[in-house]
Amino acid sequence: MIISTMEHTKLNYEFIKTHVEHDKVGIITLHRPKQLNALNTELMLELGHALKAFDAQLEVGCIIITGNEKAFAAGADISAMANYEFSDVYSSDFITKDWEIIRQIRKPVIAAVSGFALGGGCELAMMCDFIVAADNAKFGQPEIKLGIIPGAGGTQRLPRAVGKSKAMDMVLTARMMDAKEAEQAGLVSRIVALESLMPETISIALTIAQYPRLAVLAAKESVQRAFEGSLSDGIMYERRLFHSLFSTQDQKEGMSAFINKRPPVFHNK
Ligand code: DAK
Repeated sequence: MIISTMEHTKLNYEFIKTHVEHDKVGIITLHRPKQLNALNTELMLELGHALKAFDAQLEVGCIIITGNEKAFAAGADISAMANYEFSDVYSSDFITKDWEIIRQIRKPVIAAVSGFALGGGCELAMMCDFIVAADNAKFGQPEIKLGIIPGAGGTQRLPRAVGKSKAMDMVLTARMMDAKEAEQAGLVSRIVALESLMPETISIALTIAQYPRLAVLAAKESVQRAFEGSLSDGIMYERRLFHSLFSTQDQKEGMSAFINKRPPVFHNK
């Protein structure tokens, strides 16, 4: 039975562009080029809508978020925030709801980063499941220069990715990390030449999209668990998901295909 039939209803987005590659990879391009893709509330709402739509679109197996050559995103929109008071941001729980949607997405989401990924842009990239960086990518949490601190998880996800020392260094000095340093520190999974950022990331996404969907969802969910709770809880969670995959047709197909030396045919069931 097909439970989710929500179509990828393409709205007239103003601040993002969306399309599907090879019928399997949903691509979301942040599109406020003049402002270096500064993230305003409208953009984040559109991003959340597009992510949910791709998550519900059955043929899509992996999602990519990207920007342009100069900027993935240079942070939250400073001009939109500049005049807020404490009472405004605290009482309205400032933009929290619009930024958290990505955490509800069950399909893998890859950040394809070229140029600046700063402040909320770096945090958005870190909310994705992994980051592929072009050789011109620059990461940073420069909020301290504005009299604030990272507000979308930067002080929590950055130390988990690169360790305390480097995270403190970046958050306290506002310095940027280039792609090479980011890869060495574990913030990004691979670096590619700028001109091949999208072809390479799409190829990675297609690799993921070809695998049995239930195993992909379970793998993502289980790795995410490593960042919450204790090791023993995480291992138990993984074990139960692992056990449950033996109830899927694709597990039977994958193992039978291997034993019979033929390519598998998966049905995401
Ligand atoms: N906001 C608004 N406009 C921005 C912007 C930003 N973050 N970044 C760049 N722009 C605009 C510039 O104002 C400029 O506009 P015009 O003057 O042309 O009208 C245009 O983009 C081009 O920028 P530049 O002329 O500055 O370009 P450069 O190449 O010289 O410099 C730069 C690039 C990235 C180094 C520089 O633009 C820069 O430092 N930008 C600001 C970076 C920054 O401080 N980012 C952190 C912002 S604070 C939360 C969620 C998220 C957040 C907080 C809470 N919750 C869920 C609660 C996030 C906060 C932040 O990100």
